[in-house]
Amino acid sequence: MSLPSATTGPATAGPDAAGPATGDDPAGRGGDVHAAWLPPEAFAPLGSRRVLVRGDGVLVDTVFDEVERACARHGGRADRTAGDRAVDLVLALRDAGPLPAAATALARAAGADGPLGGEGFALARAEGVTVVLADAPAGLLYGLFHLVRLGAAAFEGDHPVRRHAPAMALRMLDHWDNVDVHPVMGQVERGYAGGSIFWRAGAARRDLDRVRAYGRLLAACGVNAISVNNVNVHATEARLLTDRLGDVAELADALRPYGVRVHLSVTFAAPVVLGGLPTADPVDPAVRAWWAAATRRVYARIPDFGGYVVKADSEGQPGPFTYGRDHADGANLLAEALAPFGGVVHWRAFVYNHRQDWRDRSTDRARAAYDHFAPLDGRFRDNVVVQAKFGPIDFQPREPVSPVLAAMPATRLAVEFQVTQEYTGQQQHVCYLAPCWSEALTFAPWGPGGPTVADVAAGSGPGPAAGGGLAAVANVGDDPFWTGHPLAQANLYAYGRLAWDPGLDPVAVLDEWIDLTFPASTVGDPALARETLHAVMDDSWRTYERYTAPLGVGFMVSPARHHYGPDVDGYEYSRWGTYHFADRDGVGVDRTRATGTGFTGQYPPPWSQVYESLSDCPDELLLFFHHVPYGHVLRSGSTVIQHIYDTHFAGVQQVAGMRQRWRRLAGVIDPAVHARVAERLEEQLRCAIEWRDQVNTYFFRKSGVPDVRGRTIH
Ligand code: GCW
Repeated sequence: MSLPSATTGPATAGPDAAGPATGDDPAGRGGDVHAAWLPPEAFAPLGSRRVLVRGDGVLVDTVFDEVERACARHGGRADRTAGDRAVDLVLALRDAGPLPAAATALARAAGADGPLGGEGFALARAEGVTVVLADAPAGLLYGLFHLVRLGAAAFEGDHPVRRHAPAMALRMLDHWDNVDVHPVMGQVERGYAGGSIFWRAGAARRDLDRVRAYGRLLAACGVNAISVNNVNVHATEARLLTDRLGDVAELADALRPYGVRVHLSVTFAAPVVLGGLPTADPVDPAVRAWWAAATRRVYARIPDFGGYVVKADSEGQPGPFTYGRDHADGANLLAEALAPFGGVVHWRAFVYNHRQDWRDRSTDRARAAYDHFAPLDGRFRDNVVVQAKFGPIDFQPREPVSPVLAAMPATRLAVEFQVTQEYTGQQQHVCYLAPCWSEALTFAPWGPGGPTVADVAAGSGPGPAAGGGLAAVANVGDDPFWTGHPLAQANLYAYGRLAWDPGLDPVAVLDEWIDLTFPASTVGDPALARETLHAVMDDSWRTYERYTAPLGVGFMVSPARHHYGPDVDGYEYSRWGTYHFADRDGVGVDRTRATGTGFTGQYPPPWSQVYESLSDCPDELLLFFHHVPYGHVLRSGSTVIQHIYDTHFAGVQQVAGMRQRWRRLAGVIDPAVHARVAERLEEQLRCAIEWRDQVNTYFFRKSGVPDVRGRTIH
């Protein structure tokens, strides 16, 4: 959602007291930037071995470079040619020729079950030799980082052959980075980690060391695609497609060695604003020819270019509606241009009326994506990915899964998450989002036991369409910790890991991240560090939910502070379609078929019935689907009003507990990380108290119902 006026600057963190520990450049690149989940110590088990890397190609060279650097540091030995020398670890492409005797049998066994795929690998260990085998270079790269994750365990005992492959072929991050500094949104729209790592004040930054270090982190968590500019495409950014394509090519060159393909957000009006044509009508032959030629030039420069991302007819961006065409016409136009080169267009389903009249009770923003897109199912070309936000509104801390994801069986669908914490504390608050994403990915739209949202995104849903994978808005910037809040690094890491394997347990993913980011050899008391990080992070999303908008009603955020902090009525009388309808009797949005907007009817059974029913609707989504009196008794047994009071008091208490626990890590972990997190926990506590007091007071004044426990409500 954009802001009503250009009078306020972008919400950015204040000056930061603490930077990361410096003096150690983990990959021989990146300068004084925090190593995130790839500190040199994480490579110690691998780097102290005798390693053979076999195969050719840019990505195999990357693998060898990584191994060589680790060995130089930790006393191991890296070879690229098989000889008679003993080895502890073999990383090999399957067609790379003979392997040392010890590895040959394992390699045969590892490959016995057929191809490993373009990104898959197999790992096994016997008789003191660990073998990682892949069919394609990208698989070897992912195998290498898997070894790093395993640490010492990769070199202990025997490991039966285990094959690994990503669930999703497309695992993408969308940067909302502007080339020019936007007067309202700044360098990075909804960016909370400083400037862009790609662009600064109208120009490419050309800090390719930083970009390479980023690509390396992405490869190590499994991300394989990024778009390099904001979906709101302004004048300068539009030109990345044409005369500024060289800037994009440079980024593609820097990211290629890590298996990360570059995509570009383009404006639908490009034929007009860049090509001088009188129209961008998708059926106009001159428009089609313009896109074909522009796309041909892109591929001439960037042969492995990924494709286009488009936000059309949304929040002021141009689109096919201008010409009386629909979104299939629009998306297919770009898909046609990309098809000869194997590119895809990510076409966003975030289309709604952003100039609504709050008095109009018949328009329901939650319905919009389905109403626009579901009727188009079957009309999109194979290389169109319709990209839908995971919830029907806009990245709120709690939303039901978007019904679009169950309504387009003949369309490639991608699920979009927001790693950048626009509505979840803006990287001032600890909010580990993997549990939220995991809930969405494992949700079964056709009922328990049926296909899940992850299946739909992976292409194994009930319909014939291939998967569109996952996409997510990135949370990094030029901040020395990458993400402003050091613990927000875990969100980026977890996003990649869930895109690779959506079945992973968020707590286990956090454990991986802790092991890598805080290697035991660098931490005073590893057990205390692990325990504290889990205590602070595991439940932090639900904690955030507790002290902000209750029971799935959403928003209540401050428009003036760019969606940071409370303002219960901040959007109530606005044009954005995000209302809670609180009055003296009750609160919530009636989206039932019986008496409301009918949104519940967009779900297949059983959810269409579950959400429709006041008694069956899950508590956490009650106010998303129903308008209820304050005395309504939840499934939990509490009344709505008492639930609001209880969760807001509890949420603040939990943040106070997090702050308390964090203090015990002083002197235990990297002091710079400790200081930065400590400073932000102070702000989180201040802000949580503000949320608690404003929300509780608001509902006390509206309802007149006192807290049964007699706590202070102002
Ligand atoms: O959540 C809203 C944001 C906008 C963003 C929009 C979108 C890039 O407030 O800043 O615009 O979503 O997803 O397009």
